Amino acid sequence: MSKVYMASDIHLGAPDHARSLVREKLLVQWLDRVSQDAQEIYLLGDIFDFWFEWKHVVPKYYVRLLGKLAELSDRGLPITVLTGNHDIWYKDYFPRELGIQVYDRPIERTFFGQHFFLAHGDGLGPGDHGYKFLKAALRNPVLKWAFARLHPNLAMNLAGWSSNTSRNAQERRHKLKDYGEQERQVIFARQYAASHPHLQAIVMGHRHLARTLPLSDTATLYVLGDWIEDFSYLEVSAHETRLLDFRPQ
Ligand SMILES: [Mn+2]
Repeated sequence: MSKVYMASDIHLGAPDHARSLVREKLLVQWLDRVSQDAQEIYLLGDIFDFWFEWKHVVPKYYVRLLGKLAELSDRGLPITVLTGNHDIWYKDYFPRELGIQVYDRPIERTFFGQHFFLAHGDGLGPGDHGYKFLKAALRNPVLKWAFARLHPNLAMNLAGWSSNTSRNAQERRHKLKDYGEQERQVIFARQYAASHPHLQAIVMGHRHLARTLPLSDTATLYVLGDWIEDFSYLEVSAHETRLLDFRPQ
């Protein structure tokens, strides 16, 4: 038991059931592989293209992933989930049924004496006020309560439509530019690392690009790729932290 693993942006459910299922099975293979020497696993958001759970009901998908997470968690492997901008609406299903902690904000962790800041990576840095407003509005408990009053058939259809729309818009925007110094995540990470000099690593997803970027002599930004094209993940050991691609055997 010697490593910590992180992945994000699997977007299960998109673009359709058949293609999502292929990626879900890959993710389960990855979990099987890394759980052989993992001391902890972190999933940093947008696991699902949309997630909603009612008081007694969850969406009838993703059973392989949920079963694998339950199995690993029952075996005593700590798994932590951060909400993304697509799967913002967890309730108590993950902690109660799977024994998995869910955070809707960035967290700090220490692995092998190294200090890590972990975030999904949306809504950070300067500007982007329209998005930040939307993010705050979507977290409004009254809205969540009202959405839960909808019949699941209607609610899931509505969600599928809005999730597609926002993902397509986001992809168009993101493809226009490369991941450079003007990137909000990079501006944020540089400022945050400078004001938190105890940090050695900032890890984020969201951008669907795998990148390693030095922030200072002591701190590095790791951007997790997605599980649509990249199938990348972060491996943290006592000796090194590195982005790797999952290639199933
Ligand atoms: Mn995202």
